Amino acid sequence: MASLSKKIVAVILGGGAGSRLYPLTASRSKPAVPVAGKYRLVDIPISNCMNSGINRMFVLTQFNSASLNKHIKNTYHFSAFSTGFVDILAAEQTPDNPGWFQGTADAVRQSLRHISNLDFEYILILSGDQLYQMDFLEMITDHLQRGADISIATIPVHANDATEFGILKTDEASMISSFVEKPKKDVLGDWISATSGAMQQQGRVYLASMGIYIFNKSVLNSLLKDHHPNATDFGKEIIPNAIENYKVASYQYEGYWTDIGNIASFYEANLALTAEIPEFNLFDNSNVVYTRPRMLPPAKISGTTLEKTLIAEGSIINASRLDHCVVGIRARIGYGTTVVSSYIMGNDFYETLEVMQENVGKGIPKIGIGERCYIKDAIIDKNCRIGDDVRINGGKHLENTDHPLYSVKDGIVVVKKGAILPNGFVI
Ligand code: ADQ
Ligand code: ADP
Repeated sequence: MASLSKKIVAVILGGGAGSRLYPLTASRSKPAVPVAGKYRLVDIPISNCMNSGINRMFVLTQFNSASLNKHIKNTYHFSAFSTGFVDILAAEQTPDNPGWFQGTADAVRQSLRHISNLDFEYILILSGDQLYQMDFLEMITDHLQRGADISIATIPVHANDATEFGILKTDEASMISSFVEKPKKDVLGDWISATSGAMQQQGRVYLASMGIYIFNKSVLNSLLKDHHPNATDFGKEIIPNAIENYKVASYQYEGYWTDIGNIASFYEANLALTAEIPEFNLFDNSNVVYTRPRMLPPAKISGTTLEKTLIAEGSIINASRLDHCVVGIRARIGYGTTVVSSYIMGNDFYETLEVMQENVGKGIPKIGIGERCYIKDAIIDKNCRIGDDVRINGGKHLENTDHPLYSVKDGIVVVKKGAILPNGFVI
């Protein structure tokens, strides 16, 4: 097995020009978005690779933010005896290419000249915005056993979700026979598959592409460079074309997997971690989710009623009640405050008592969340200063808006990174 993992290079698609996670991506690249209190989005695919023995990874991103660089540099060290690395490849201007990656296939094509120098046989292409734990060596073993040119990880989904994904059908040997990217509702009837009994009971009868691909090196090269040199997207162009000329296998997966590419799904996936037995298991000896070691003190909590809440290290919590919350590193929440169904990302630094005093004198709230606040259905980005008696009552009654200090998307209030909400502010 060890030698098989050495034949693989992983490419993590770190996000397009898209704004689906705005405002979390207003000042950082998508892979650097904080998730689950102490991780970054990019830690999920990287950890899956490392847990599968794959240790050569490229992260493709539109812009190389300082926070992404710092996180990767400070987290993923490999010893001199290892071939491992995590390299960031940012879109770059070249004489024949004026700007950004035009789509997923274009991103991989433009990066091939850096990747091709390496010795490998298979390329594993991963999305940067999904929450799941998967052993990629099982997938590559299946790929080899079936003599496939390309393998796509697939998962049964419900009709409500099917229009968001690439949907496919397979033959008796689980080879993909047809593929449609994000089909319209009215044609879904043509795309039903015979999924397992358990999946059928949940109404999950459409086989969706998880956007996780294994390509034989030569196949990827000829598809991207020779046959479709202008194609920009895997789901829309490369995959539907490939099934006609290559052996494309479906590797079916039925474990927990969720796309966290927009604010609503990002929020849901974070809050789902507060369940008694979450489907995404952070408490797993054999599937560690790696992140940057920070040497923070233990969380300090006083007088707080806690219900289904995750609290990251370094936090100082004096709130009255936290109910269904994920509270990130170095968070500070003051006396008398109640937070319900929210993700508080925490802070990048501590303020000294003197600085706090000085700021309060100038009318600037302390870093963190003040006293007697009520916060519900919200995401509070890092380094916010929320004063006393602030009320954020998220929910479907709020319209989508973009205010300088916060955005509302699908009823979820996202307070922007570093925003200052003065005492008594109401959303
Ligand atoms: P989507 O998720 O809608 O569908 P896309 O927006 O292309 O596809 O994103 C795939 C991944 O690539 C995401 O992680 C995204 O951030 C990243 N990405 C997008 N454009 C990029 C760019 N220009 N440079 C770098 N990274 C970029 C895809 C497939 C579907 C499949 C779903 C599963 O097309 O068939 O069902 O993924 O989630
Ligand atoms: P983000 O989480 O939004 O991507 P960064 O990773 O860029 O943010 O910032 C995190 C780092 O920045 C922290 O490790 C911290 O050292 C530093 N930092 C940011 N703001 C401050 C500040 N005002 N004072 C001291 N350090 C800061």
